[in-house]
Amino acid sequence: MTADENNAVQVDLAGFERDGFVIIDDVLPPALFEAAKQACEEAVEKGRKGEWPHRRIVGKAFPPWPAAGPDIWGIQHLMHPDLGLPLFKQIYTNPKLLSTACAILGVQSPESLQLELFNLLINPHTTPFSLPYHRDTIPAATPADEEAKLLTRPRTGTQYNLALYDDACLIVVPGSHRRPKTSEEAEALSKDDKTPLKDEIKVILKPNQAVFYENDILHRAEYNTLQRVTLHGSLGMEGQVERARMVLQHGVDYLKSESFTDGLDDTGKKMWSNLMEGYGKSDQVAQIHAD
Ligand SMILES: O=C(O)CCC(=O)C(=O)O
Repeated sequence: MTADENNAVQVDLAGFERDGFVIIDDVLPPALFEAAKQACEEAVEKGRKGEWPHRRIVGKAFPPWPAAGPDIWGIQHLMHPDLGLPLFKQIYTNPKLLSTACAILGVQSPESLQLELFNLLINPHTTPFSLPYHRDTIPAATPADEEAKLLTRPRTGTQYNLALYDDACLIVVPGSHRRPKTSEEAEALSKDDKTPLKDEIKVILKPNQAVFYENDILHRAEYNTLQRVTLHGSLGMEGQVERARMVLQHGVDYLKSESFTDGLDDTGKKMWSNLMEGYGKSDQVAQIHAD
């Protein structure tokens, strides 16, 4: 991957289509990368102390999360004004992240993107945890013919994990974003939804590498207590009502206030208004996973 002076990124789109994910190197410029580590340290400390209430709680894989639990595996809503860390708006709108999303989504300009979620995935302190195999927008029990149909929907968004330290938590089945579960996979997962699947791989990220991946690829994750500090963002194409529905399952009312745009650059402001357009057209708040 190379980047020219305008931050345009050459993304291996053929690899992305084939595998359902692609790795991008050297995402943040060095000074921003260091500042990101500092901001994440503050966010993690607030989350661990319970001073920040929006956390992914160990024991529960999907939102909504309870107020408390044995440990945490994520910090939610990094751009929330009450967290007091406006640097996360600058990171979320980083030109290399946005131009990678543009390449994947086939849109000309970041101003055609929709601002979505920005969270942090971290290691639990004391309590190892793991996520079951899932597709983000298709419930596990969906019959294969329906699953096949849903997987042909046009791509309207993308998501990434940007590692600030070494990360080997995410496990994916390459190519599974384009096909329903095989009968062997369905049978194995019906007995144990964390069972190793044929051809699964661990996505290994070095600091400042990001993996962009299809959110409906078959994926799971394993969290031990080794340090993990990985930014987890999603971006949509403007005007996507279905994606507004997915964003809304995370309870992001703070995004609706005009004051949210303080500290965003012009591109970020446009991306925010694109999201508001989608909200305006969606009255559904859905919980996709039963858990
Ligand atoms: O921890 C990860 O890398 C994956 C998280 C995930 O699968 C999810 O949030 O749906």
